[in-house]
Amino acid sequence: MQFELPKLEYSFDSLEPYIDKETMQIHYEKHHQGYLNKFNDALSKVDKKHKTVKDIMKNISIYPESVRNNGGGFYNHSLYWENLSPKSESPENLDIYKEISKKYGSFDNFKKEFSSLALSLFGSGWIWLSIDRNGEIFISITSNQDNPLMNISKQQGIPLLAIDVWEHAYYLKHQNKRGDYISSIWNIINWDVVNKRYLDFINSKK
Ligand code: MN3
Repeated sequence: MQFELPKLEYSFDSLEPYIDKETMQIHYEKHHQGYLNKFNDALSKVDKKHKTVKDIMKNISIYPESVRNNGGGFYNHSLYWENLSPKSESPENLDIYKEISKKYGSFDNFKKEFSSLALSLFGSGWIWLSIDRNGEIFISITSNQDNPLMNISKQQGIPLLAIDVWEHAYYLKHQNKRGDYISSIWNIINWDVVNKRYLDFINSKK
């Protein structure tokens, strides 16, 4: 069985001016496709014990580095595209908004902490909002293509919001200014998706 690239629900130019068309196209058609191809290739060479990409992530310690890097790249970008949207709406009436405001004091404060952690990451990686097994939400960064679902992650949990902070995600538009990219990303977050991921977790515990 081969994994496939998820369909983009919006056009390459529809996240402008926050993410430019060229970045989107290269990111999806070259980077994401590249991770997927190498992931499928790496899996074809190992005894694959898990059927879903989530289960592979959760048990990543038994797989070789090629599966970790390319499987992470495949999975992380799928989450990222899904939690972006050209029609970002205010999250104020959503459960995740209440949860974030409770945990971080205010929604603005959450954005500040998220941004400053993103800026603190050395090199390439991702910044996440996730929920741990006790139902506690947390912000974390991971290097390269690791993610919080991996059983090798320092802070493990289910990803709710995934933001790519590799330079290829923003360099054409923002050059080296990661902070500008992060502050503009709030205009294109699909909070309904983030909220759904949160509620899926909460409902799974009931
Ligand atoms: Mn990327």
